[in-house]
Amino acid sequence: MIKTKKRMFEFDSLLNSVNEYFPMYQVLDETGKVVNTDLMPNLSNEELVDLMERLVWGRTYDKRVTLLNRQGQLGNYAPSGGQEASQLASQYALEKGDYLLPTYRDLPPLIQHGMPLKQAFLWYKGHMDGNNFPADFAAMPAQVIIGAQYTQAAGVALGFKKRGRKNVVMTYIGDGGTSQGDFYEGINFAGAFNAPAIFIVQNNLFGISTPRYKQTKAKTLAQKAIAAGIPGIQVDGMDPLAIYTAVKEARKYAIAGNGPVLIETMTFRYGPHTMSDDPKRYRGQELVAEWEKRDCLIRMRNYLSEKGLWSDEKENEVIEATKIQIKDALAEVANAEPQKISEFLKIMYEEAPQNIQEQIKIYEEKERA
Ligand SMILES: Cc1ncc(C[n+]2csc(CCOP(=O)(O)OP(=O)(O)O)c2C)c(N)n1
Repeated sequence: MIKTKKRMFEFDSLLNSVNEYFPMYQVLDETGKVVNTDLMPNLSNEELVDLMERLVWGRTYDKRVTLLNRQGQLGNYAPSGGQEASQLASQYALEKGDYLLPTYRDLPPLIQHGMPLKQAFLWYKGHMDGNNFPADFAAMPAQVIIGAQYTQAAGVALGFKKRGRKNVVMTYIGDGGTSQGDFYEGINFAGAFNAPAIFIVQNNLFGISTPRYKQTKAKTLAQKAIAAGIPGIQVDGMDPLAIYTAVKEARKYAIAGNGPVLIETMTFRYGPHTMSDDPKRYRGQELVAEWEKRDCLIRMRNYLSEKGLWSDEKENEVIEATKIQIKDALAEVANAEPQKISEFLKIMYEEAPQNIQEQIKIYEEKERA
């Protein structure tokens, strides 16, 4: 009889035990019932309503901008519908002076952080003024290079630490972005220097058309934090209250000098990756329907209505006000100065090198003609 040799390491069970260490934190379930009072954030009724208004604003914004894009009024657009809790409840937990580094999908939190709507629309049109922020605005323009914002966030956070500034730096990345080298470098650097950064991974299941399970063998994305020696947690990305609490707590931890935290939000984008792809080619309608049942608006609507703090009428008011806000901003954009290449070149460097100076002259002549 052949003796089967006992395995010296339980590799499979080691791998499978990972999920036990990364449970998904929730405050509200899919119906809006409180399932974990310990994680309930300390928000007044007014603040809860304020947060809901932002979520409704975000959904309306996404629907309108999608429509405007289809009409050819704006450039490319990366839809954010479905990710409102992940984006807007996390931003809501920041304090004045906290620094935000968003991606191309995170224009809504950038706007809530203080960027005028007009500027967001200029950004979609590829106008340089879309990136031209006042020095005191605590944010960087939306990043299109996957992962670049993670290394920048680590650097800004180290700067905050060195200056003794009591603020945090928060940045977003998608599930696909966590396979990028910059992601690991960013969290490792911030961890090594105890820099006050909050790294949000918005796991919306797809990097363009690549499903999360094909992107990485990791059981969770939160566990990637462990390799950098920093805490990582997984939160229900459709639950605004759980996300708010997670960011608030991460903020306290980082500001106390403990270093960064990584938060994986389990979320979903209802629309395509950008307006140039067809999601029906890579995901079924059943999956979309499954996630729609977990929607952040259903949860918050039920939760707040139960407390007598929300109504259909109130929701319609927010929707109508948002539509007017968008219409007004578009009118402002229509009056914006068309951008000149010479202007674009002039703001590239504090002191333009000779070749850029030559190009400026060439374009100024062309623009005069
Ligand atoms: C360095 C780099 N490589 C490739 C691309 C092209 N690209 C744009 S979006 C994207 C997928 C990103 O997916 P994910 O990080 O999951 O973010 P999501 O769009 O789902 O929010 C890729 C590969 C890029 N912008 N930058």
